[in-house]
Amino acid sequence: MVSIYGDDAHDHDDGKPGFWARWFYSTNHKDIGTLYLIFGIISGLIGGYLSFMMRMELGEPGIQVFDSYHTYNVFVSMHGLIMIFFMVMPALIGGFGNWFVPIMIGAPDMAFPRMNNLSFWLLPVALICLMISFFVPGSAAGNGFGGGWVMYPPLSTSGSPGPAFDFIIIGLLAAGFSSIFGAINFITTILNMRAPGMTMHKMPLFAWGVLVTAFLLLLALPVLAAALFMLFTDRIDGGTGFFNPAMGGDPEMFQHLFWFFGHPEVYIMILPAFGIVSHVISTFSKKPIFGYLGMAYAMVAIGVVGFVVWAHHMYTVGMDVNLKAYFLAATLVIAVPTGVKIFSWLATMWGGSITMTLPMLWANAFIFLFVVGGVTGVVLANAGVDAALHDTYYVVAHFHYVLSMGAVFGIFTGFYYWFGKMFGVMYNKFWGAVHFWLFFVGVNMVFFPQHFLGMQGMPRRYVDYPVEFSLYNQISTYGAYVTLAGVAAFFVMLIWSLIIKRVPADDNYWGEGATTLEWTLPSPPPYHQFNTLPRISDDDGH
Ligand code: CU1
Repeated sequence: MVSIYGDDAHDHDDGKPGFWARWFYSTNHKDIGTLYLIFGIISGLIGGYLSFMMRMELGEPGIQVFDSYHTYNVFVSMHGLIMIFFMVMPALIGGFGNWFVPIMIGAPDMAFPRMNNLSFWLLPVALICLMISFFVPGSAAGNGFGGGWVMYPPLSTSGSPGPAFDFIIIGLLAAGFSSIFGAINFITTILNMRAPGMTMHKMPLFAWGVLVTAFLLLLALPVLAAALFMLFTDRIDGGTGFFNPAMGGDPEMFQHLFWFFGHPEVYIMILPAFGIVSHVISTFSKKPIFGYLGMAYAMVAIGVVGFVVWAHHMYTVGMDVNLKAYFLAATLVIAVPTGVKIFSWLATMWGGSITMTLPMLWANAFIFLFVVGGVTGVVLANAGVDAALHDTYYVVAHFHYVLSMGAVFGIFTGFYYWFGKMFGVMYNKFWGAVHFWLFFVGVNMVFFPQHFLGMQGMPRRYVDYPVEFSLYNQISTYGAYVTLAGVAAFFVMLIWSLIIKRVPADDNYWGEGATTLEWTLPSPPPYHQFNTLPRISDDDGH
């Protein structure tokens, strides 16, 4: 067969594409989902390396690892950007979203398969831009950008001469376009390509989570893109002065633009995880989810209200007290739909026939840890309290409970739940359990003491600290070792399950009664579908 892609990529005689065509020109939602997951793992290693080096530095007072203070700031900034844009979002939305949304709604693929390919391949380009930024001048003090993931001017304008931050702008714009294309794809697919009878009110909750997430992406990311572009023109010699008071601009304006994106971004990272956890809790309680419609509309409510609370990140800029009161109240309102979700998960388990499989363990840990992060969020929402806790380690502890425990535990919940469906083989239970327990103990050891550090007044983003802060920092750094061991166990699990001892997964490997909606729906089998392909069942279940 003659291929427009040239010799290397042409289809083989058996109709299957070659390696290059399959993985680089891929338009298949499952292959693209797999690419996203691999990409997320690679980014997670880079972002994890940066955070591990930070914990090594902070293990005791004094300077251990970083001879240049600027380099420490670079590590802090890049850890945040990489984990958010290149690990959590690709894994949850690009990875699981691509893999399972079409299957769950009974669509043959995503609405725009080639745009789907573009969405993915923009990401490696974006990550390469961020990697380049490490090695080019970004400050009088050295290479890289050290102004924090929030990129506030003037740290990101006059404070960061040299091309390092320009590469970040280009990279984030590319990542932003990737997400916007992905959002368009998910919205179109979900609204237009549902199988007959699959009404919105019957749609699986993971698809609901991705739908709401896609709308948030579509509304929030252009604002970030605009803010980045304004930074870009501000940085040019003789350029604009949007954020420069000397030219009539206002640096606070950037904070508004950034957090108008930044707060919804938090829900972008957690709503898909909410969806995954709902499936897993329901499957292993052998009960339908409690309050299905409430669960769906709680996500919609979180998405809508999430757009009107952004300035709770900016209480200390000197805003009017009435404005503070508004953002305080609006932020507390979000606890209501979030509570609906938590209690519905508990009610789903209540009276259920629970099996504590590995994904169920991750899901339960998710609920517990996310509640801890949510509660400290309610604490920080209070403008008066925030005046004391702003930019301390209390904030760092809070958002890592929401993200590195909430979102990341959601990712692992989905990974173990769908492992057999994605790879055709089962995960190794022993190494999976080792992974879970080391990771669970490790991240709690890292971040729980940081609440105390924050209340003691230790500020974030500092390379050094007085000896009074040593104890909790030491515990936190030991926790990083345990977490690292957990990450190693994850890779042992992967190698063991995928290469050393492949145990084929049954068609319905969670057993009778655990059949969830998605596996009875037809997703036309691509050539490479594994032997775990769900049988397309008729009304009698045959
Ligand atoms: Cu927020």
